Amino acid sequence: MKRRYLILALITAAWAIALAAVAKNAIDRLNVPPWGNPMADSTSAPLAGDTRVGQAFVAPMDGLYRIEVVLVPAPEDTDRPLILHLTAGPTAQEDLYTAEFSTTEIDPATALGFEFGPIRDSKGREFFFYLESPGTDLEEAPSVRFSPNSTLEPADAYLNGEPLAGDLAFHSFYTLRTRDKVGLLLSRMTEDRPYLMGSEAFYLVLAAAYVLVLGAFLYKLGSQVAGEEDKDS
Ligand SMILES: [Ca+2]
Repeated sequence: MKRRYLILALITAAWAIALAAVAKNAIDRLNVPPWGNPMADSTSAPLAGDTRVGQAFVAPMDGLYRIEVVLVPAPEDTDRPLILHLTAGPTAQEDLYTAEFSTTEIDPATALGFEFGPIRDSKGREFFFYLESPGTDLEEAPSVRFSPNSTLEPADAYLNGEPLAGDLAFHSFYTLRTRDKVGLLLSRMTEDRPYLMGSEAFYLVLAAAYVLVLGAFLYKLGSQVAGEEDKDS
């Protein structure tokens, strides 16, 4: 009798491990595509003197950790500081993150990327980044790729603190922890579904009911196996 219980326990364990592996694989494969404006048909004002070119946006996801922006190098290859500021909105006083580059790092073929510690609660929050190159003259100034026709929302390009029509050519990147991915999976499953099918609780109850029914089935099977053992002996 003990041996049959053992076999049953092993089958149950193998099934549970297989199910967990399938679930983990589905969750791990979830990732969030970068969000931003790929259009770059125009250029911003030159980043010279006091000029500040920026972009405000509301993060669509948690885990904001990287921003890429496309720049146009200066006509002359001069080495000037290029400073990027990330703040909590166009009127925020303090930087959340500051990075300094050299204008010589600007490559017209590749976006300039900057990374910071993931902002776990970024979803729905407004962010603003702006670039400046103080001390640079007009003729040696780089500029930022920009599209006046971009309709990305909620997002606005800024010039010296004033919003412009259109958006900079930029992308924001998001990284998710397992628990964030589970939340994302549930929200994708419930998106645009009617009634109960649109409720996250419905799927959690469904999963719990599944485990309960399966448990009851295995218990019943176990009892039956044990019963037959008793008859055998
Ligand atoms: Ca916009």
